[in-house]
Formats: sequence, C-alpha cells, structure tokens
Amino acid sequence: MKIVDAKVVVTSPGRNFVTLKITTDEGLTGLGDATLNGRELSVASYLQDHVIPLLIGTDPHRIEDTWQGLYRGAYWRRGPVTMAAIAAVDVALWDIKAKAAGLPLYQLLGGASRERVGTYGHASGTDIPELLDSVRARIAEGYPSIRIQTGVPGLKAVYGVHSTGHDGDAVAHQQARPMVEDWDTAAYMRHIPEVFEAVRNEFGPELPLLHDAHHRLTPIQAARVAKDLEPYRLFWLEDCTPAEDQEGLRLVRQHTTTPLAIGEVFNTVYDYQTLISEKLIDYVRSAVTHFGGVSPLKKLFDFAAQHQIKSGIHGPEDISPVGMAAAIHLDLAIHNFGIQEYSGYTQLTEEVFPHAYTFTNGYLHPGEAPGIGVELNEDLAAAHEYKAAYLPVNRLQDGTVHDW
Ligand code: CS2
Ligand code: MG
Repeated sequence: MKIVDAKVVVTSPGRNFVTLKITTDEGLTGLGDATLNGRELSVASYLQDHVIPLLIGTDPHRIEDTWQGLYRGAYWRRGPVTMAAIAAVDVALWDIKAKAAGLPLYQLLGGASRERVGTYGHASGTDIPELLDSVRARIAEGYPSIRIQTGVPGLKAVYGVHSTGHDGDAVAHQQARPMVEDWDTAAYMRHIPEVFEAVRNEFGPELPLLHDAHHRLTPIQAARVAKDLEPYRLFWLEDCTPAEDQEGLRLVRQHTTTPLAIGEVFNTVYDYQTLISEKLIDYVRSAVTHFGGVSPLKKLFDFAAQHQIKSGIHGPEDISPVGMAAAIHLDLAIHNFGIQEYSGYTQLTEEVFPHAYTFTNGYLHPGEAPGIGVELNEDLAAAHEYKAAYLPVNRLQDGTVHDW
C-alpha cells in the first residue's frame, strides 16, 4: 500500500480546526487532528510545506518509521507546532492501519480494558450561585465528575468562566486579537477555598471535583492552594504551577496530599521526565493531538504506569472530534486510565465530523467502526473558513504580563 495523496483541511464551525487527510492507492483514507488553538495556521503550513511532500509514495503501514523520520529528520525537535503536525500524521496512519484490519483502533492497542470511559465536564459561574447552577446542569447531563471554575471578586474575567456559564475558551477563541484579562493571585487564593466549601455544602462529599489553576501560581502559592483545598478532597488540582520548571513540583508535593495533574501544554516525554520518575504528579494530561499522536502517548502512559500515575487526557473543545476519537480508543485500551475531559462540541462541529464514538450519561465509548471512527464532511468544512482567533493574555493589576 502507498500514500498517494494528503491534504490539510482548515475549517471553522464555530472555532478553528485543522485536519490532515491521507489517501492510499487502495482507496483507504485516514484522518488526523492538527489543531493548535491560536496557532492553527502554523501547523497547517508545517504539514503542507514540510511534511506532506515527504509522505507521498511511502508505506502507510510503517507508522513508527514514519514517526521517527518526521521527529529526527527535521533536526529541530519537539515543540507544539512540530508535535501537532507529527500527531496528525500518526493518527491518520493508525486510522488507515485499523481500517485495513477491519478493526476499531482500540483493538490494535491491546483491546478493551474497560466497558466505558468516564469523563468530567466543565461547571463555571461568574459567582458561586451561577456556579452551583452550572454544577446541577452537568450532573443532570450525567457527568460522573465535574471541574469547578468561578469568577473571582474584583476581577473582570477568569479562565474557564464565561458570562453565560460556558467555558472561557468560547469567548477567548472568537477574538481576532488576544483579549486582555486581569488577574490577582492573592484575591484568587482567598476566594477558591470558599468556592469549594460552597460546592461541598451543596452537593456533598462524594462528587469527584476537579479544578484548573491554569499555570498561574508560583510553587509556594500552589502548595498553599493545594493545602487549603485538602478538606474538599479534590480528584485533582490541575496546572497548579508552570511545570516546565519540573523541580518546582517537589515543593508543592512535599506540602500537600491533593492529587496533581499536569501536562496539557507538554509535547514530548522529556517534559515529564522528572515529574513522573519522582512521582511528583498523579495524572498526565497530554492529548493525542499535542503529544505527537497515539504512538508516543501510549509510550508515555506505559512510563507513567510504572510510577502508579494515571491518564487524564486533555479534551476541551479545541481538540477536534478526530483527536477526541483517538483519545477515546486509547482510554479504552490502557490499564492506567484515570479520566477523560469532555466538554462536548457544537451541533455544527458534530456535522462537520460525523463520528462513531458515543457520549451517554457522562461516559464515552469509541464504537466499533474500523479505524478511529470519524469522517470529515469536506463540503460542510469548506463552507466555514478559518477565522483569526487567539487565546487571551493575562495581566496583573499593575499591568505585568502573567500566565493565562
Ligand atoms: C484547559 C483548556 O481544558 C482545560 O484544562 O486548560 O481548555 C485550555 O485553556 C485550552 O485548551 C487552551 O486552548
Ligand atoms: Mg487545563
């Protein structure tokens, strides 16, 4: 079998997505997600200008060799753009291989280790009453676990909170230039224990709760927040501190028993080396789309399993249904599955990317369609062109740029 064609489809059914479609001489096609929120066109160009010419004429079954060739052959390694491009190729080739075998991808990854994939949904509010209503809505939708984000008194906007109670990305994404949000770490640190006190008082001690600090704290501030939240028994505290400083997590870890999740902005195993080998985290957050594909992410989960660390694949609306489907196949197959983030998609996005995976009462299943089980409606995709969009920038009260 040979690759005879490959193309990049950029579409914006409410937000931008980048999809790679590979076609073989036997008529099989494979899809890969290459969406990098705010830098979509960079990945599209990397694929169009530097990857696709190298793929034509190669054997699509040689996934590992192609992956290693794209990773080592570029000379310039790692980084979100490179690894999103490689991820799209990897997933498209796994899609083709599984279709050729007539099997859903999870069967090629060792088969099912569970019957269904547990998720968490997003609850948010500009204030606590609105947040509690949002938690009720997620519970009504069946989510077994819920991420809690709220506004902070005195701040205009906060990550994960939108005026209508949806994820902050929904607003952030539609800005042609980065929105500037304000931040006050001390105000946040004072407020967050009160938020979880209110949620626990309203919903009891059993509901698994997650929280995303979104890279905003120093290690000692992260230690303080994690310690202050211990009475509320979080499922995890995510991105408590910018973790490119992996050693910084040693300080957090020594102060708290709150489970820690990190890694959605990581793109190779080297970003995790200290975090995993020293057991400084409990969940790894990377997504198939940003970590180079199914091949390296499976290896990462196997490394994490040696240290009793579990998966928590990143699954916001800026991972396309193609990347989400690949994640769900991995979620079903690996033994050290933890949880899958799933914030859902607009109806239009669902129509652009018809898929075999199902989301029922808070649980996902990849389905039994051969491959990853996603199609691309190219005519509908073409009707929704790319729109320039950026993630927000955060500034402290004195105007200093801060992590968003
Ligand atoms: C967030 C993401 O879902 C999460 O955990 O950190 O929504 C993140 O803000 C976006 O993926 C950025 O594009
Ligand atoms: Mg996050």
